[in-house]
Amino acid sequence: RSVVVVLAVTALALAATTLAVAELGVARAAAGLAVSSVEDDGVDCPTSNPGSPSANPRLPDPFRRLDGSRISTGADWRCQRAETKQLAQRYVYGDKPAKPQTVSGTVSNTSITVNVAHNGRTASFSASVQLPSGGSGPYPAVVVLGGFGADTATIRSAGAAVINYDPLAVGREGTPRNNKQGAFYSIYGSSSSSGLLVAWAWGVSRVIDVIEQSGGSILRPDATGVTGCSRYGKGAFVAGAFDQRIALTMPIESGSAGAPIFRGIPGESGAQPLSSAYGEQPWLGDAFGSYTGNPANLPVDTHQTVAMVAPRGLLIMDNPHIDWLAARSSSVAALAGAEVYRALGASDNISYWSDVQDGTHCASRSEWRTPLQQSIQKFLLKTGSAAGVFRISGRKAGNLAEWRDWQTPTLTDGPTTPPPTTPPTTPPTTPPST
Ligand code: MCU
Repeated sequence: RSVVVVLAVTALALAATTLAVAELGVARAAAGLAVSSVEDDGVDCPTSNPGSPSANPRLPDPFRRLDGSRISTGADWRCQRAETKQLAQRYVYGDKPAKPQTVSGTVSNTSITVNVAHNGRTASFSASVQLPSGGSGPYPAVVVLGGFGADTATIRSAGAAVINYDPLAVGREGTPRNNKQGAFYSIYGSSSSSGLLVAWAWGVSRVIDVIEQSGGSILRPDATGVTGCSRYGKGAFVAGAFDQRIALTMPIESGSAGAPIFRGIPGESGAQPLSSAYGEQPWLGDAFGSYTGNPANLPVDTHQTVAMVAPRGLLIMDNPHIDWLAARSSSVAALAGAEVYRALGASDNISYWSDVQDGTHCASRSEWRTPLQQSIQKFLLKTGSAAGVFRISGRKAGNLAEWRDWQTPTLTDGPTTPPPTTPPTTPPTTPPST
């Protein structure tokens, strides 16, 4: 991994009663785990024209609609998420097309094959499967993007299968933006303006389609997680945000173009600049190119990508020892996104952890074993009930108050829970040696 070397050197809505009942249902669902059986709920939601958004140096209000009104009920979140998604696609990631005309494939104890056909074009890819080390099927599964930095031993011992997914087969790196390659671009065209992260996310969604269609004798379609480290942490983050069937999203050390707020990066010393994250690989959509020098003009930021995951399970892991990874900006995305979880009564479904000792990028870390295990038990096996936890390293502790001029509404059909508890942060020790 030459990149690791690079990192080391440069030091990432009927009747009123029916409606009320429907809303109550949503509120309860929100307080629960709220995994959907559909990839993307809210296709029926009204679409608004973003117009010409004005510059805002602070984080956009995730509860405010494009028409200027704010949501007031938990049931409103469904369409607010849909609107947020439209913005995220348009300005940041590029479009993630809906399920293609035909998806077919197989699931065995050792592999998953995926065949896609759409508008006369076809593409295929596969992924290897490793069943859990104990328990009996059908099993939940965690899609591991990229094959490094995820603690697959802990995932398997916790009772989930590992699906080893190679994102590069679906969206290659090293190509110019006007000639993108891989299964996604074979279907949607090499000049698609969608970035690699959306392509990778689309591939994860197609793997879930195949698991659903397989009858669920080996793997459970309603208990899928996704993880990956570094660039594949960016991919895991986007995959979880854009597919509501994913019960647990776990980005690791994702850096710029991943979890960190775009607005925070220019002011975070040593963080991978937006122009670099946009230029290094076509990870983000082509449209992001207009914002690398002025993120305040973006009508959306990554705290809203976090919010797109709500109220589903989310565990963001960061490394505060490498400035390039922008952990401070990532902590702000988590804290601001957690406000949406809180409004939905789902604070316990989001965790953030950057308090780790080992400074090595994508290292195997003992600190993450327990939160990883607890997240798999709670969101995939549905046997656990661990509370959400925020362990922010004092080295890279962002301050949400500096980044927002909005307050979290009390949604009438969904209780607003207390803010996430932030246990004492660890004091900075020696300056990062990068
Ligand atoms: C943190 O993810 C990236 C980072 O954005 C790149 O600048 C660097 O080259 O590689 C990192 C990575 O994917 O490392 C494995």
